[in-house]
Amino acid sequence: MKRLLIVTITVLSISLIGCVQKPAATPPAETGSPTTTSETGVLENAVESAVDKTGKADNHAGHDHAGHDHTGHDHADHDHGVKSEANEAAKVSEELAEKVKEEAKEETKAVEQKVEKTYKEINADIVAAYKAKRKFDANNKPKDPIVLPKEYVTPDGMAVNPKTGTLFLSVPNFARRPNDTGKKLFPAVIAKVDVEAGKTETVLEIENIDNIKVATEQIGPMGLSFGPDGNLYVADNQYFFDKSNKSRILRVLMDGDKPTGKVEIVVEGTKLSNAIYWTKDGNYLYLTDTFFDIEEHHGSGGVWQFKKDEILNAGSGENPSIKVKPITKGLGDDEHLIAFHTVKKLPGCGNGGPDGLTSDSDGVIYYGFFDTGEMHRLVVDANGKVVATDEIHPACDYFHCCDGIYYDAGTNKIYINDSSANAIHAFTPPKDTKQPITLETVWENGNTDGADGSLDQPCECVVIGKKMIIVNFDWPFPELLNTASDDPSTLSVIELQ
Ligand SMILES: [Ca+2]
Ligand SMILES: [Ca+2]
Ligand SMILES: [Ca+2]
Repeated sequence: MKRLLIVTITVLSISLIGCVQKPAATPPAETGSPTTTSETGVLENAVESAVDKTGKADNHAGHDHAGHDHTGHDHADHDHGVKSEANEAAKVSEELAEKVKEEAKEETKAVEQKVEKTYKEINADIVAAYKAKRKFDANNKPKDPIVLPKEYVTPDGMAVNPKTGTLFLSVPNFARRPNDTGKKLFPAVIAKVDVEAGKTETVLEIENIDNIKVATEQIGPMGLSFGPDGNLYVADNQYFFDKSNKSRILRVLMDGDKPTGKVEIVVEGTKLSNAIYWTKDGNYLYLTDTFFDIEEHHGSGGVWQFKKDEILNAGSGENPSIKVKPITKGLGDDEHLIAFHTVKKLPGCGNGGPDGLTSDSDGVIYYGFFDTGEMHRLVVDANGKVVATDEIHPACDYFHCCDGIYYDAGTNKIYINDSSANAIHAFTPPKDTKQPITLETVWENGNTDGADGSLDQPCECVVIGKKMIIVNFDWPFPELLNTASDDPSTLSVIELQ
């Protein structure tokens, strides 16, 4: 997502410099008003004031540039008279023109810096508004993190093997490349986590499995989920290497907790494979796709659904993998796509769509958007057909970033990893799927390197007993509190009250 976000910021900067367009204001909230002291009002005021600040920077930029135009023009007006002075005048004129050009360059740089500052101010105001809404119990402070090996710079997904209770971790290692491009410093791996001992062990160097190699020569294992066949299904996100529908679902063949060394390609042609989720009954596999990159939308993405019967043998032996069609319009482009969304354009927010995905004990599917925190609920019937769908959290309301989400049956709660704010939020899924949800915050902290166990860009979590294990992705971009991919790489641990 990082590169697209940078593009978004560049576009925002260009529009500010060119006095063409201001960032869109937040859409009208369903409750509250900007003049009330309601929670919605607080956020709206913050956004309005941020947009107002943007407007000021905007005018300032325009004025400065106009000044330069006059300087050049005035000099030209005086350039006339005696022929013998003409050469000298021309020379002076050239020098002046050069000077003006240099000044203009400096000025542009200064304006760009101002715009950058304004952008940060937008975020600061929005963050302050969120913080005013959220309270949490100090006893939930994460401590005693599981410190990961130095070569696990970007961990991402987790899954517990339902047959053995062992926790597995995916480590795509996207971070710390020069300019975040080119070959990764460390290979992508699948690891086993011993939660009690606080130790990890690489069980598969998935980067170097020959038969799954692609033109990008890199693998991006993100979401993990165990299938009814006991194998580990992996969302392979190729988007950070190649944006042309090269992402996949892979099957790591397992013998209990031990990968056999064989990996198969199950699904091909997704855009950004992110979260993957086998339903508890083992009948369906779901996958979120975060970017479809459809030109007319600020952002777009969706949810894929695959039936057990078609997927369990796909890519195995002589069976071909499932090749999904590119999504260029929306639902109907491919039969496996069951949800399609565009992403609202809001100040301080990027364009990442569906990311975290899970289901509750009744099989209701929940998912949320990375860059706005918009969340949705899907009710599917016994045949996997969507029979009801609704938005349960509007964009940029209680929070504005939904990375991985996880349903814990013990506490009957869905936990949300808010990558942007270094926070974990939660809600109890209502039995009546027409009822709204009530959000709470488990914990949030400021920018950190993670050494003291604090959240350092949380992206996924699981709950084992009363212990919540949280993966810190720690690959920042400008909209997040996290400012640096830094050692140590950690899994945070919260003892739930
Ligand atoms: Ca994710
Ligand atoms: Ca760190
Ligand atoms: Ca960090």
